[in-house]
Amino acid sequence: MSQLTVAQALVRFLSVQEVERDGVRSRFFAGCFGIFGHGNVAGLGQALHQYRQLLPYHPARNEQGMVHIATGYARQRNRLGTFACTTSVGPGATNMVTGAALATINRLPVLLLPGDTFATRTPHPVLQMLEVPHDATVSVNDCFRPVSRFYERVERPEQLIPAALEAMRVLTDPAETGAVTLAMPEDVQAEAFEVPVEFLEPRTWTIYRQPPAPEALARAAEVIRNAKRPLIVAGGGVIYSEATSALRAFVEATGIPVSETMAGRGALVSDHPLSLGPVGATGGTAANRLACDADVVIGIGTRWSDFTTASNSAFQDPGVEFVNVNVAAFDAGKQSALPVLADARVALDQLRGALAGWRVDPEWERRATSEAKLWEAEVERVTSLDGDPAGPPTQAQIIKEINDAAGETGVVVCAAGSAPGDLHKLWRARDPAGKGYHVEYGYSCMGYEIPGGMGVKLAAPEREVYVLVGDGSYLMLPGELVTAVAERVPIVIVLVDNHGYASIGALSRSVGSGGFGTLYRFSDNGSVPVDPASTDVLPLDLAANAESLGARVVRARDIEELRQALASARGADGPVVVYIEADRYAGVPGYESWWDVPVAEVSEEETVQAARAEYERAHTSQRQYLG
Ligand SMILES: Cc1ncc(C[n+]2csc(CCOP(=O)(O)OP(=O)(O)O)c2C)c(N)n1
Ligand SMILES: [Mg+2]
Repeated sequence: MSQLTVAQALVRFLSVQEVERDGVRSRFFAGCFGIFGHGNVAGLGQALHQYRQLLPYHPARNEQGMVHIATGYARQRNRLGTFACTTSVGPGATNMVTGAALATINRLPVLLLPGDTFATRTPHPVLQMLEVPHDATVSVNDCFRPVSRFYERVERPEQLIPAALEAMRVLTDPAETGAVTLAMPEDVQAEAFEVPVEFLEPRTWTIYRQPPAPEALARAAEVIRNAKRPLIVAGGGVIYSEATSALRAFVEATGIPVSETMAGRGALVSDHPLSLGPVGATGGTAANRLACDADVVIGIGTRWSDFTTASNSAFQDPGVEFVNVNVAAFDAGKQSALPVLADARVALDQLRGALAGWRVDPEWERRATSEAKLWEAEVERVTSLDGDPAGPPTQAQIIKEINDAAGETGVVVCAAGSAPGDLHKLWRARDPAGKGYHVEYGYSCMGYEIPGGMGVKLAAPEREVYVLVGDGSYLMLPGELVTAVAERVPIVIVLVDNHGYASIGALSRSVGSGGFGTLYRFSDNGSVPVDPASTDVLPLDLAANAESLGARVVRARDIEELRQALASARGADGPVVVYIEADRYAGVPGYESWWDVPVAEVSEEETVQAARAEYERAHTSQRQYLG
């Protein structure tokens, strides 16, 4: 037993947690990010200072941003590591709620340690405290409950022990992982107790690869064997479970083509003959055409978001059946699928064994390989199309440059705006491990890009990291650029300025509202009619803004200058921002797909009436997959 404060015991505990998979062991917490206030400076702040050799501490600029850093890190590490994040009480704590939601939705582990008000309640109400007259146990930290996979408020010192162990169990369980929140009342953090030595000793959390139930595997093999037109939808689970080689072996043995979700993009390298690329609302012709006709769809490690299913319109075969390989029963059960509850790698290897000697109908395989070639040609066409000769380059051209600069080992990071859809369509995935494409599209959270990219680089210092961020996303959370400067994290940030929300502008036009409210412009009070096509823009200089935050900035005026800037950014000792304007209206088209965004049923505006008619027509393709 040793006398430690709760905060000291927690920091010591976190510093010795290890995770093991396939016999490889590594430290689970790379460190702790934080912003101090009265709710954590004396408790956790003191402990982090005392044990700074054991658990490195890094100050952040915005609590949301630091959770994104932890999430980016966790994703790049295939969920085998993360950071802890400590905040004060009140606003610092609730600033993490968005980050928590993002981590949980993307099934990525982060440990959140928001400060909380006094367990003793004696000095209440304290600064920044929410008072709930009818319930003294409620604090703002209750906002974390719906966005956490495990939540505990540590109100007595002894409670730390079961809370910390449970937190680790959830963080390291691939089926349950997400944000874990231990709310830490400020008085309890500083309180001392007798800590059992066992609690402070190194502890290894082994992630076993769950094999499928033999009956489930046999049934899945039977369904696939009887399929005429099977299609794989590869999700993030393939990559997190390090199953990309197993996927490739399965595909080569069976001839079943592969389409990819946002998180699963790159599960099979793009130049593989059976790689159809992106599927769904932001999908390409190859995957979407085969999805339309597939009779058996094998989802592997996917949570079937509306972007993947094109709002449940992608799969049109009347008898289409789903087989879902997933570690989480919740996801395995979706689409009325035959659930195969298992680790992706084990399941793929066993399925390959069970299907030995069987191969897909050669006609279907031929169709897949020829559609894959057509799609590759379309990507080539779109990325080399010149935009307006007098105007800035297109985003498609910018993406091609980043793709070339990234090569086989670089990573592109993105989250919101028009870039994720364009990347999903146009990126040529080259890393066999599937780690070159990091688009956060579970929460698609503006502001994720810079901190997320920083987390990626901290997890994989040997890789070049290219953050693609729009002007709107940049303005949401530019402060984390300062953190990247302070921590000397050499990421390349391509800041694409199209003077507003181009993606939502296009969406607004498609629903008949003419791009209303999506340009950066002087605001009107609603009394003056505004020309939505007007291009007058605010006098912003985002490059100067980035420079003022300490980043090296290169202004690129065209594709040639972008290429040079990307080359010159290599080997920098901190973040480099490459600022480039892009053509706001030269969007990448959709490819035989749809996304359900409800249009006003009645309106005086003709554009809305037309959009509604189109919506009702498209809506008929939506289905309920009832098995
Ligand atoms: C935090 C947050 N708020 C709002 C949205 C809705 N939204 C999605 S994209 C977008 C505009 C993004 O603008 P920008 O980064 O400039 O990219 P662009 O659309 O111009 O490509 C908005 C407002 C979001 N995804 N995240
Ligand atoms: Mg923009």
